[in-house]
Amino acid sequence: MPIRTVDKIWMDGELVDWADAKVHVLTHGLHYGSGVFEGVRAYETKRGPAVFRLQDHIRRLFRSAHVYQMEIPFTQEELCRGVTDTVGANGLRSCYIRPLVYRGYGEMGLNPLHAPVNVSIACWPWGAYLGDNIENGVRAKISSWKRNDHNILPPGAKATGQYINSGLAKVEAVSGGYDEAIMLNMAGYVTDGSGENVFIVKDGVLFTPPISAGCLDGITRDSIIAIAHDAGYQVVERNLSRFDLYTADEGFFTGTAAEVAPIREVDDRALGMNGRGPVTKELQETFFAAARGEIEQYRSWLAYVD
Ligand code: PPE
Repeated sequence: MPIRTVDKIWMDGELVDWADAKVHVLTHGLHYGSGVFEGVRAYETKRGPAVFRLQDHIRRLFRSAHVYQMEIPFTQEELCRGVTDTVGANGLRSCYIRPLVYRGYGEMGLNPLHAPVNVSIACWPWGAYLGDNIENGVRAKISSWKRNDHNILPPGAKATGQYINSGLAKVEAVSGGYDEAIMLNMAGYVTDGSGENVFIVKDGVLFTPPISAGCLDGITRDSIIAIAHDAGYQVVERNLSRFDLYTADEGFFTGTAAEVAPIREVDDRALGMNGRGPVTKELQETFFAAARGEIEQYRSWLAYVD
């Protein structure tokens, strides 16, 4: 998707002009995928833009960095401030935000530990991520590519390099005429979409794979589980098979970029009524209302930019 440019990008503690936010071609992360990142969103609220679950995203960024033994030269508070400063400096009412921690310039070779650790925070307006993802839903295809396993590349860490795996699955799905891929683990159970967690609804109960299946510990996933519990739904975390997906009444993806996107079909089999189901609609509406600061109960999820 083409990027819509804005004014400023935060690089190692300074706001620089968009066009000057550059790195050297011998940046370690460019060669070896030695970086970790986050995807965050800010939503428009009555009190100006607010970043959704900012502290949770920054905490996960630090956990990802810990796995790859990257020492981030800023505190979590400093990076939270960096995010709100960047959104504020660009005057955006809502946007997608990309904090990135990467091994920089100065060392080559597979041992990354001597390469510097750099940090950047960019934001830009990013609308619908999965086509008509709010109402009609998307067509998903189980990928022939398996998701990286715990002992290959830890799926709970959001490392830049592992997304080349998601990219293979995404291209396969899109080339086949589908909107999104669903990736299985080595045991054949459902993990994630190329960049989303997966939920299904059966007989009024929500099901989603456990993190141990090889999913990212999604923050939208966590928000939807909380919203569903508060709305009186039972949420079961258990391994899901292709059969479970094909015979679900409803399905949806969750993710910062994708938000809450109904799944209309899996492998050409319609789910339930072949469109957005009522449970998906209810959870989706509550999620957006929460993100816009319209629900008191979830206001602690917001970090206001001003
Ligand atoms: N699984 C994967 C593999 C994943 O990449 C994401 C986020 C999620 C689940 C959902 O996590 P969360 O955002 O915390 O609810 N994917 C990010 C990258 C998307 C991109 O295209 O880049 C995102 O949504 O920001």
